[in-house]
Amino acid sequence: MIRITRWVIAAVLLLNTASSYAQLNIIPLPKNIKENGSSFTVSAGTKIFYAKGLKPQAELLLAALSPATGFDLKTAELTSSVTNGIVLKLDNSLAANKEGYRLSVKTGLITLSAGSAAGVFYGTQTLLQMLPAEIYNKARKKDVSWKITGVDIEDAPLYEWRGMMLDVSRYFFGKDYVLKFIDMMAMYKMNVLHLHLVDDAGWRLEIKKYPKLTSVGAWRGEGAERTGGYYTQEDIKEIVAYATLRNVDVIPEIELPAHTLSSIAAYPHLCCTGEQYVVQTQHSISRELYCVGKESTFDFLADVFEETFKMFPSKYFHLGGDEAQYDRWKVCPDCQKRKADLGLKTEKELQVYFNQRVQQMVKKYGKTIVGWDEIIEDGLKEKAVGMIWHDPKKAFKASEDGHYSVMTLTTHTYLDMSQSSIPGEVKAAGWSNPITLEKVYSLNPMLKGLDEKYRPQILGAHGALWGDQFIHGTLLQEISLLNENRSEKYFDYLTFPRMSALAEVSWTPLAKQDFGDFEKRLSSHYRKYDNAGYGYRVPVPKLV
Ligand code: TNX
Repeated sequence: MIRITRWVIAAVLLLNTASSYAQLNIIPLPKNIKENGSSFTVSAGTKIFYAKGLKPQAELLLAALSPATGFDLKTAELTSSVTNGIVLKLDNSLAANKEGYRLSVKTGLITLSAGSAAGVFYGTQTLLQMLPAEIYNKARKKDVSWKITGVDIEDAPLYEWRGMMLDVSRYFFGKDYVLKFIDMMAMYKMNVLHLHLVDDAGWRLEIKKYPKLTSVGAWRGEGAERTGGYYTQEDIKEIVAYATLRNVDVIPEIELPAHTLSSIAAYPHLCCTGEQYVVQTQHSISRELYCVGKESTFDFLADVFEETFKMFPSKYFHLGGDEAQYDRWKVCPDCQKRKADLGLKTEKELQVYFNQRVQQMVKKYGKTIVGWDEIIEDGLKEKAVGMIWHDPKKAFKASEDGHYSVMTLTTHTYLDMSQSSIPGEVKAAGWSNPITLEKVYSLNPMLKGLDEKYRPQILGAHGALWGDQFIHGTLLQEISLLNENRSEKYFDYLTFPRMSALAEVSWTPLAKQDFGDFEKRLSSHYRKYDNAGYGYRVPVPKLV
């Protein structure tokens, strides 16, 4: 009897390991994955073969494999005979899903095919995740067997928009952090990086026609307290090229009409009264905003757009649009005249007019506008993308009106919120409830009650890393405990592991999403972060 029980336990254990092994710890979990009993070991003689058009993806894979293995690997154009090779190729029959891929790992041969270079890139990310965690290290790691379990994978994303926002206005991150952040995103097959380039606290984009935007608007504080910075046009080109290679679309946000004090401080004529301000050093939402009554406001924006779109090829442009307060427009004769001339009743309608004009201005560049959910109002005639943050009802309105939605909910994807209410949790923004890993994982972009017919208009999910709490001393003191390189590590900390949950809910078929299983796979990812040099929140062990 005892013997039988033992056998049963052993069998159950074996099955358990087998089933979690079958997941191979990949995040996001692929659509279909099957072990085939073989394996492939990357060795000094392994070659990466690429079909026409895939040289950049082959070189990226080479660059990812070389440092830790220490092997002098080579790439070569694909020929008919391949041994000990990783083959990257295009397959038209897979073109229907431009980010999908098929991966087969067998003894002596890895074949990765996809309908596009993006799919091939994602296949390489899956491969890297299946290798020992040391593969993410930039230093040579001896005595590691670079073995990959034999599998057959068919994969494709659930949603086309899997994004993250970096608030580089409130807290300026230099180019190097942005490049690193793109790597962090690419590891999890995230594909939209939204840069919040403009806010009251800083203007971060070089515009040659308006040099004060950066000489004045990118800096705050005096003397030793002065902080800030901006991206030169060359920096942006480099960021966009780096991102494009990794299938990340970089969307610029030029906030308007509110959250714009930094540019008003640089060019006072942009506000209704022309009053001179300085860039604020403490977080608050300025009541000052761009003047909707003056034509010069739109002339300025036209110039800014012209330079901006030379840097950002994305088909999307984010115009912000959140939290406008209208007291200035109410007492501005030009704005009131505009309102009367247009037969509008409210200042809210004036903002719709503003958005609508911007929508027309950027149309000639082929851009679709994206904005915070406040922009989803009657009157916005052409299609727009609403980032649904504080009002889920806007997703319903957007869908009914033919617009698109991206879920950026304060309750699920505001990664600036703290990660739990456990005493001792590292502080973060506290104006909304803590967002635990499980909470992120519970996000279903098809909000409850949304009719299935609107599914094509729900583009996906988007995490937001706001930095407004960063300009206060208190939080900085807390995070200095984390690391000498405190700010960047802190942003990493907010990102990981929660972004991996966001990635899975935007990629993996709903029927395969399972938090318990995800947590098991995630436990192997902390070593990947350690090797890659990414910060993260150390999981708190369960007390039961
Ligand atoms: C709300 S979300 C804001 C931001 C803040 C953020 C802090 C949105 C469109 N506006 O200005 O940084 O909350 O969590």
